[in-house]
Amino acid sequence: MNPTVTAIAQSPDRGRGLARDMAVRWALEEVGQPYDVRLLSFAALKEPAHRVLQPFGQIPTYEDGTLALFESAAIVLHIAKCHAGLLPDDADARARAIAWMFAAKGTVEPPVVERSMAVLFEADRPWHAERLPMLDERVRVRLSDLAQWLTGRDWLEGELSAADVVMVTVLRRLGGSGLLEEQPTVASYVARGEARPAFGRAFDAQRAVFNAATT
Ligand code: GTB
Repeated sequence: MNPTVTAIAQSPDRGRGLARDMAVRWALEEVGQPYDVRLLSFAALKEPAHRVLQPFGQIPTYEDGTLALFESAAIVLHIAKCHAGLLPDDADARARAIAWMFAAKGTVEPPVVERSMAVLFEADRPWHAERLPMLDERVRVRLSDLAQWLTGRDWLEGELSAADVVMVTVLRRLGGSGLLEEQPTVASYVARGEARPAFGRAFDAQRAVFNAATT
């Protein structure tokens, strides 16, 4: 039996690979693990049957045998632990790669999401024009620090790892903001991730969901 991942049937990202199932799909593609997808409506996310799997009523979830998991980075970490290729063999490097996964979700993602939420939902507020530069600046600080770390490195910790799968998917949410382009080292890093054949397969699979919903 293949593991099953949940995704939103009509994702607001319109097939741009910005929903959180993308990291899980990419990780599964990197390790060559086939998977099934169960598509859910927004209403179904809040049903008890889904909340048993995801207490916050969100996607993605991951079911494999007796295991049901939620939180995209936790799922990616689980996949990386079960398969070769997404975590370094050396114990210290492995610990650092996992630390980078926490950094992606806990340090980099919050300002990225806050900015994108402001653009999506607050653009018509009178204070938006004043607030946006402040949000941009918070993102810039993170990108600048990340650029320093990535200088001379292709990936966060040695070879491509689960840390990069999570970090690149977080950073992609800045597409269209112009902020990534201000840090060419980070922009090249994201482009390196997007150029992975496994990323392409994951992207095409989530895009197919959007295409099917709109034709
Ligand atoms: N921390 C959780 C994780 O990483 O798994 C966050 C999961 C999450 O936010 N899931 C969203 C969800 O289920 C789907 S990705 N939302 C429903 C809800 O909370 O009720 C959402 C998403 C949509 C569009 C964009 N975009 O266009 O940039 C990005 C993310």
